Amino acid sequence: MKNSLLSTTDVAALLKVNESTVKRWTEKGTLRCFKTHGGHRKYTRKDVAEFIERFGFEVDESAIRASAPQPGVTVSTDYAILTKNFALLAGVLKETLLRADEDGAYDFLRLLRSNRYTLPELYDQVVGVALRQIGAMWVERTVSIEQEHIATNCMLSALRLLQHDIPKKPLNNRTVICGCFEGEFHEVGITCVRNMLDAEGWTTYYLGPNLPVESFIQALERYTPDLVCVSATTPKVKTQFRKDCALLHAAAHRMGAALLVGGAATMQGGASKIAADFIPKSVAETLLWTEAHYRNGIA
Ligand code: B12
Repeated sequence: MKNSLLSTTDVAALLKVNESTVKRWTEKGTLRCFKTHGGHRKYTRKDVAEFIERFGFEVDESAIRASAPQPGVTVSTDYAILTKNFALLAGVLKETLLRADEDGAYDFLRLLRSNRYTLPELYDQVVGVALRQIGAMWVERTVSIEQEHIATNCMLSALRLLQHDIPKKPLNNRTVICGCFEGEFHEVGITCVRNMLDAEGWTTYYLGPNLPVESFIQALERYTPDLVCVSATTPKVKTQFRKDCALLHAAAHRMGAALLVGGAATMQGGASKIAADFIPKSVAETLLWTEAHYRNGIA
């Protein structure tokens, strides 16, 4: 499959120009390319053919004829990146996590970023799906509890490392506190939400998992945030969870803050009974909501 992609040398030879010229075109965005694990530029025949047509280059047509993927052919990771094959990419991440390969997971996320994957795409469609695949394997007993723990810790470390590399937007003078209520230990989702808002220029306070609602309220008073984000996956007692949300929602409003509650538990029936300003299903929805509500400084 890799052979259907062209290298910078191939494209330069085809167009009879220097490699540096081809690189310059890609930097300007005139010619689309993507980068491999090793940081090498690759070009699809389709993109090169379009480029040739647009700019009227005269070339040997047979050299760029598309070799379309054949059914049943194993698609390489590079090709999956190029075509945004999220299921496959999540599978690659899952395998990396199950090998307890923290550096590999970090490198993989970096690779996706260098190929212009957005943070919501990364979190919702790669990280979330990979962990759900691991959860399914745990249910099938093909993954043990300790493997699941190691994989999740690897994921959290890789997310933390990646966060250092993400260019941050200038501070927007907005503050958010993020965490999970007492008894809730699933923290990957809320970590993704925090990291996305941090990259968007928010000042973030990460309270972590397993925090009593009273401590959330204390944090509200201490940090006077504009937004509170809570994640819930397996609340032990649903009525208690709803009470905690109602308490926090009222306290947040008193302080002029909004409350978002997300996570798997909010996607089951009964979500309408949760007191919140919005119940996003994903990081992507959270980004849209915050952009709509905090534009021009309006909460
Ligand atoms: C990792 C994991 C754990 C780890 C968590 C470690 C950690 N540090 O986070 C550990 C081992 C501790 C754990 C424990 C348990 N787990 Co568990 N766990 C999982 C697993 C495999 C992945 C969860 C995850 O990280 N998902 C990925 C994240 C990114 O997804 P997410 O949280 O949904 O977040 C996304 C969105 O929802 C959204 N989002 C999330 N939160 C928020 C918040 C806001 C404000 C916004 C805007 C958006 C948002 O953005 C995220 C990105 O898209 C799932 C499998 C699965 N199907 O999910 C099981 C799973 C959730 N666990 C399950 C269970 C049963 C348990 C235990 C009860 C097991 C036990 N008997 O001890 C305990 C409960 C612990 C507790 N009290 O919290 C079940 C839950 C079934 C159910 N519905 O009741 C699952 C589904 C496994 C299964 N298939 O049975 N678990």
